[in-house]
Amino acid sequence: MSGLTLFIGNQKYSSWSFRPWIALKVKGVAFEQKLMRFDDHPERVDFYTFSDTGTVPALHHGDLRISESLAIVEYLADLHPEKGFWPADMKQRAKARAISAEMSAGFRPLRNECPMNFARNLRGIHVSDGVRANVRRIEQMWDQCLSASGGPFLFGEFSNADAMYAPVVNRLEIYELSSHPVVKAYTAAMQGLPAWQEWEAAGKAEPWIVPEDEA
Ligand SMILES: N[C@@H](CCC(=O)N[C@@H](CS)C(=O)NCC(=O)O)C(=O)O
Repeated sequence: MSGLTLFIGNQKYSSWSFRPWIALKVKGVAFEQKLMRFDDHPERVDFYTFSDTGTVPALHHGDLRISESLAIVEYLADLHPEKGFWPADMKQRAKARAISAEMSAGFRPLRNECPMNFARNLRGIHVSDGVRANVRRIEQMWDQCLSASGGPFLFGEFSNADAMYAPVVNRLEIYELSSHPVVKAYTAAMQGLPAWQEWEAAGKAEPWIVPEDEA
């Protein structure tokens, strides 16, 4: 065992948890997974007992305990330089980090109005101009990255940048936010990953409902 423990939230909804989880799975790094449900239930654990920010995901490795999904995937890249968590080329790596930071800090309208949901049937919803602007930026970004790399992932091989955008793939699909051909192709590549399918099956099987996450 690698000694890594990843605390995650509900797989149906926890977009931030999905990011390091899919990175670990695709790169074949063993870890122990602890599901900490954030829906309201009597045995709910105080998230501060395992996470300094009171949020999931949180990674424990020996005496290290970190939150923030971007910091977690950075740590995984440091821990396993041989696994290609970031692109090998320095300039591509810089771009991958830039769009990952953009994801981590931005796209607030999309994140607020269109929560990730692995049990929702495809159905469009009314969205704000802010969401539409976010979608246009994502289409342009994915188009640029995939044209430059040749795909199937943003920088060719799967990298942390793909992990950071994985929940966006779900959001664009379930709320029918884009018919851009690049989005369709990238969605197919992501959904073809066994790791994607494993997470999706787990999310669909969860019986717990969080009303705020049901748009
Ligand atoms: N910036 C953080 C965001 C983490 C976050 O907001 N996680 C949500 C779940 S996806 C959470 O733990 N919320 C606390 C709660 O619902 O009690 C990250 O990148 O990890």
